[in-house]
Amino acid sequence: MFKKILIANRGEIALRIIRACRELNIPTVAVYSTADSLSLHVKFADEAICIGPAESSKSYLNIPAIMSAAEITAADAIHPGYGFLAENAEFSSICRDHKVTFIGPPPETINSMGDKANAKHTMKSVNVPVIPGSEGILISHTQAMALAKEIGYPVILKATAGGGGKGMRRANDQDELINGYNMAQQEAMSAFKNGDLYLEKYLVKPRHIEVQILADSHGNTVALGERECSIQRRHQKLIEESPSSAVNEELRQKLYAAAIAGAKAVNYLGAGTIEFLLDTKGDFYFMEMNTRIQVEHPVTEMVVGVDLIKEQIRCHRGEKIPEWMGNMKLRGHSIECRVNAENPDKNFMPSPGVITSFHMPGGKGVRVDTHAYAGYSIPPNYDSMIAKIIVRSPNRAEAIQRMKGALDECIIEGIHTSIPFQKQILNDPKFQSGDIHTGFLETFEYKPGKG
Ligand code: MV4
Repeated sequence: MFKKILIANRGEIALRIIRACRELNIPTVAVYSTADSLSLHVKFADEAICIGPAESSKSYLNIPAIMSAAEITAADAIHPGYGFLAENAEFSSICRDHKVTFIGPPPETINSMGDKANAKHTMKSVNVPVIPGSEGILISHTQAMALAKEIGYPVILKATAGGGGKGMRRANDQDELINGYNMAQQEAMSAFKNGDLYLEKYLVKPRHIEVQILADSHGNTVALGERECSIQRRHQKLIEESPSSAVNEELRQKLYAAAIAGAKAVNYLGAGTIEFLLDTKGDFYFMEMNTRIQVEHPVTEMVVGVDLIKEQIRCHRGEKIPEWMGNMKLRGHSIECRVNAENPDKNFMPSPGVITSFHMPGGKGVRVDTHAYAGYSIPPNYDSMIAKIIVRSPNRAEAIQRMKGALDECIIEGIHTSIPFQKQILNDPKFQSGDIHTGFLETFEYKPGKG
């Protein structure tokens, strides 16, 4: 099974998937836009097909062009990576209709987890803890006000079609709730063509902790550690870790049980992530499920020693998850920094253009996932992430130290990057002591110009 895999993506993740396929002896097809003809995924795949112009909507999101490329090359599976079509139910459905394996969930699962109020309901039905709030979507301001009075302010309104922070409004009192209701509804309507909202108790200073799961088609679902993703700026993760300094073995087992119950409730297949919020009391609640391989998967790979993309592909081709993957010890501590082509001194303004010089760090426990090279030109059309620097050390303090050294060794000229910002976070005493939460960067004082 899988004579050839088409990779419906670009950048570092396309390269990452090519490497996994190579080790599994599966030939690959790269697809690319005219802006990416000099990209490494085009060079390293066994075949490459141009699918359209630079604009994403006409290339990496162009379903007919991608299906044609699969047909021409006789690819029998498509790996969507993350972003683009990874959580597009229509694409998953079209692949099924064309008898091409979509390396991701069926459209039904994508839709059911894509509707956040519905996902929450499903998790609650299998006793996964959920944040107190409305049962499903709200029907009126009046209902929202009554509910908020009952559970107590502050509350948060969320778009059921949202996720990742879009279409959210916090309300500290009744006036803010009425206002927020209208704003959030309008925002959700224009962003997702669905204005439905649900309400939750607002948690103060929670941590974002997610559990990596892997499920095969023989009824086995395993949890592979947690990731701490609280260091985010405007819902963009900048630093991720595994394990989380807030999770002890007892809590980990509870998170695992919840994540596995959640995945089983939707009959999950392949690689997925269950996101939780952990409050300051140590209670955790389901937030969202991501039905894809995630950007930050390498920190998990570093501490469990498993190639998640190879295992994901194996699950989709019908293989059994080996027994030993059942309850793995996490070895050491891993940290990832996302290197974005952005200028932290200018409010993280995108910084595309030619990379005139490029040197990446190395040494023990240092991994770099990147598609960039000296002379490469970063197109302005896509995500600004150009590299992921990942380290592993025996413990968190040493991992921070190793990451600082790795970032110091990075030489990237011609463009601006997020590295100076990340160096300052790594030097922050609160970060170093593990005193972090999802609001950490809102109050973090970055000093421009200082590496
Ligand atoms: C919350 C919350 C506090 N209380 N829900 C933001 C992304 C979306 N997936 C959910 N988010 C949040 N939901 C309740 N009831 C705080 C956030 C939140 C957040 C969550 C994870 C990571 C970063 C965040 C940054 C700001 C707010």
